[in-house]
Amino acid sequence: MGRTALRTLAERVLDLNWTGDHTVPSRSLYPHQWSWDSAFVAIGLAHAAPDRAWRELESLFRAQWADGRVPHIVFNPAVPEGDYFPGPAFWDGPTTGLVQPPVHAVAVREIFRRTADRERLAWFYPRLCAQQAYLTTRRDAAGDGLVSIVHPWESGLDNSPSWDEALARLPADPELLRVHRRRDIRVAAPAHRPTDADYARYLAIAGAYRDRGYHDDDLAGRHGFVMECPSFNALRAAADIALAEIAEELGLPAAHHRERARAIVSAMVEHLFDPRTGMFHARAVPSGERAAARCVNGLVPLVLPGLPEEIAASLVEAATSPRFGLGGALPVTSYDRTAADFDPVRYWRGPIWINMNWLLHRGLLGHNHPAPAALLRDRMLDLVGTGGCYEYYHPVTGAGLGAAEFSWTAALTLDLLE
Ligand code: 9YW
Repeated sequence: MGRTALRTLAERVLDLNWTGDHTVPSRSLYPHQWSWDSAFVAIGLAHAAPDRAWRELESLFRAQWADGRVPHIVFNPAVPEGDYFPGPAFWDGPTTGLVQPPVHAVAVREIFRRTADRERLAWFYPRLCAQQAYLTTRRDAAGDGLVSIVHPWESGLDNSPSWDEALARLPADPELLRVHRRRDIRVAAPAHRPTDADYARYLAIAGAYRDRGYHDDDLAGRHGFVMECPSFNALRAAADIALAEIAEELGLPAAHHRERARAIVSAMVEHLFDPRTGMFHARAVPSGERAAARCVNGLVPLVLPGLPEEIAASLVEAATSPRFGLGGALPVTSYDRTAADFDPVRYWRGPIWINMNWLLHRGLLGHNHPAPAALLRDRMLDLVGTGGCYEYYHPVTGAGLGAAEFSWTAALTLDLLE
């Protein structure tokens, strides 16, 4: 498909999924508003429909909690409870109490670059600071300067092998799935989705957090799943860099943002980088054990401009190895292709995701690797141009998998086409 046709296709997908004040990730699978999806969508809309890009994030931030957290899903009250599980009845409120990676400050900076709307920038700045403050003060469960996630869903990489060891220590109560029926496997192929055992654990962890009123006190002592995720923390540092630029634009002090970004990067290098694998790994709290699996979240810290150059070089090397295939016929996989349990169709355990590759593309550009960045961009555009805007893609055939007409794939395609 030619580039003009691709742009038209991507814009059509975003139009189709626009509800009037936000964009659903997919009409069939995800009928509400997801936090990091909205940030990626806004980055694409900044090119095609900048006013809608602002509105996308404004609607999300209107649902921000008083403690600063930006919820991972904002439920649309007009959508019947049966259309998504677990919906508002499970979470006991109009939003979930979980969060997702904070890509929003980067998105706001991108929209501002294209609109120069200082009034809207000023509306967002304190809200984005409150989001960062929540993560910094309430979610540093290990006290080491890194944010912990309290559920695999918070990483955005639900069933990534990064969480296998931690989840295996928790019981998978099949009773939970008898009480709550999964909807996802009625609208998508079960082999492409997390397993029932995964879901039973997801519900148990979410239910435990909900039953404590979504409090973050003593997470390390009281909560069953507490993990430091490398991509979540990298995106949080990237948010501070974006916030520094936003603050400067507004004539406000910016040094504290840059300082915190530096501190996050050094804590990540100290605690999450493994020189033996040459990449970052998730880490359990309080045990401090690093997950053995090599997953794409361990490459995403390449987005950080402040990463020491030898670490950036080792990430590029790991990404280029046969484990991830950067520079090959297709973009980078979500999991190590050579791992015994690599699964080409199961969600975050093998398939190719455009948002992860878009982040790597930015990282390659930021660390001065223009040729592999250009190749990766072409591979992404070829994949979407051939298969359409799918949720994820088969790592051998390139076939589209999961939801068709998926919003962030369309949005990031628009950004890559610029
Ligand atoms: C779910 C919406 C979300 C994404 C996540 C992805 C998936 C499943 O879909 O989560 O039911 O929340 O893993 O990153 O935000 O696209």
